[in-house]
Amino acid sequence: MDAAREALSKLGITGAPTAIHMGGKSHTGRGAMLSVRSPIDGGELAALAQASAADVELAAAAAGQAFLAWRAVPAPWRGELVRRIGERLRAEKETLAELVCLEAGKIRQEALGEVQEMIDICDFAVGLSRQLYGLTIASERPAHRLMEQWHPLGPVGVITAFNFPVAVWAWNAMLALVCGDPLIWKPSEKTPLCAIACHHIAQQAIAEIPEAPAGLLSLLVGGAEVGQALAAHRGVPLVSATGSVPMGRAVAQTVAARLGRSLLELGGNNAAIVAPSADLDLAVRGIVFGAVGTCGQRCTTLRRLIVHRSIYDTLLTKLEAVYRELPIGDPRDMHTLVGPLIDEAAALAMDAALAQAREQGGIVRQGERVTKDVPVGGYYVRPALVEIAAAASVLQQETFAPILYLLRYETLEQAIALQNDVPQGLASAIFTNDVREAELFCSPQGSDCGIANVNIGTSGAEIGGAFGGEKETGGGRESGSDAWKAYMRRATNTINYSAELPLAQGIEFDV
Ligand code: UN1
Repeated sequence: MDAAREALSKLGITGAPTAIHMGGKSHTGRGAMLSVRSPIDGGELAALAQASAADVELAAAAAGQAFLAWRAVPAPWRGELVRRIGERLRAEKETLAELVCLEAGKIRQEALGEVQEMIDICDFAVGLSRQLYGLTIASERPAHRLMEQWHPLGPVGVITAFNFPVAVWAWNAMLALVCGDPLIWKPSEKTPLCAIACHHIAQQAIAEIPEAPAGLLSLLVGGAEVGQALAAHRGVPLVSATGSVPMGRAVAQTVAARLGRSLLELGGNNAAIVAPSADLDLAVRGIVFGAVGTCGQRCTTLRRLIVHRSIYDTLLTKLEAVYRELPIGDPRDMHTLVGPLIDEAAALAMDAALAQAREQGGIVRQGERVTKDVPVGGYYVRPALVEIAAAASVLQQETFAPILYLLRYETLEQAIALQNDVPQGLASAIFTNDVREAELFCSPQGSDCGIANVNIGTSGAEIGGAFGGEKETGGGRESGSDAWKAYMRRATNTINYSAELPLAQGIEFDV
């Protein structure tokens, strides 16, 4: 599609896109050819020869070299690099959003929102570059000072998914950069052009900062073996991976085998509880954005709705009416709210989950393939509402498609138990105007997820909070709050400024 080439050339990327970017240079890969297709109509956006596992070795060497220089640059000056990247992202917001739309199929509003998320994390990281605080701790010994410092960790491997092709890299990259760490990025094979565009924008800012070494940022477009090689590499102390549970498990096991550090942000199976006191019109808006936004392909997508039996029928009727009118189609069209699924495999997975739900006694409403008034060659679906019993096993799995299962509940304790009764633990929400219910939901006896919201859907988190979840979601936290600590190493320093050598714990050891 010419639009992708045009967007790339607006960013200053001319010529055929290549798979390997390291040391400030770009090279063609020697791996298998990758045909990059738009989910909008299946049209080929680009074709490129992929990087292979051997390229990880070179990127890790370059990153290792870069680390020696970058760790010595004062953190606020590292922040200056991120500030400049943020400025460039502001200037290129529209163009980058267009690429996200073409390559990931996001509607314009969501694509712009994703780029805004990058800009926001840049701002956050710039401020953070002056706030990498350690504690001073009261020492038990006279004339001793006990304190901690946070030091750069080393090269960070980042594996990202197709559904947030630019923001998740930015969450990792901007924190890593201010923390003093180089980065090696393996993006999804489905969205390499977004990655090439981000890398290019960041490289332009790097070129303006003489202290920024050439090997600071690397990008390798390649398959699972590239991710595995990153996970296995001893020169990469932290591997941050976003994607499916099986992918995360493979990465985590490989990283653990060398006792490295992994930061995982894996599947979600997110639920919202709708209590009798809820403002139903507000709830409907939150539910629909959460369930059908990004065509059900966010890790925070709302997948289960647990509704009090007294309002169940009313809410279902309202949702059905909204679902029937959802504008589905070309994500470039300003009126579209639901764009395409990423590919045929996603559509087949949706069909399979709906078939399973029917077999398990579910009543499936809508959820059909849409072929009218949509671009030919893409996979468009009407989001589905599925009434189902709480015991149905299909509820335990995350299907990356817009399927919302509806369950009834009697007591809030029962609703919370249902909400928690899945292997994943990313995002959750309650719609209620009852402060006791809201607080119970957010309490230790409430939601077991990393994200628990009140009167907001499950998706669309701000960058200021730590983002991630428990159980099979992997336990990692990215983005805001103190997530930066994962990208640094903590050194505890005890400094004796006396002429004595008192031992801790009062131990006597006279020599
Ligand atoms: C993801 O789907 O991997 O909270 C990230 C949200 C977005 C990030 C989602 N800010 O929905």
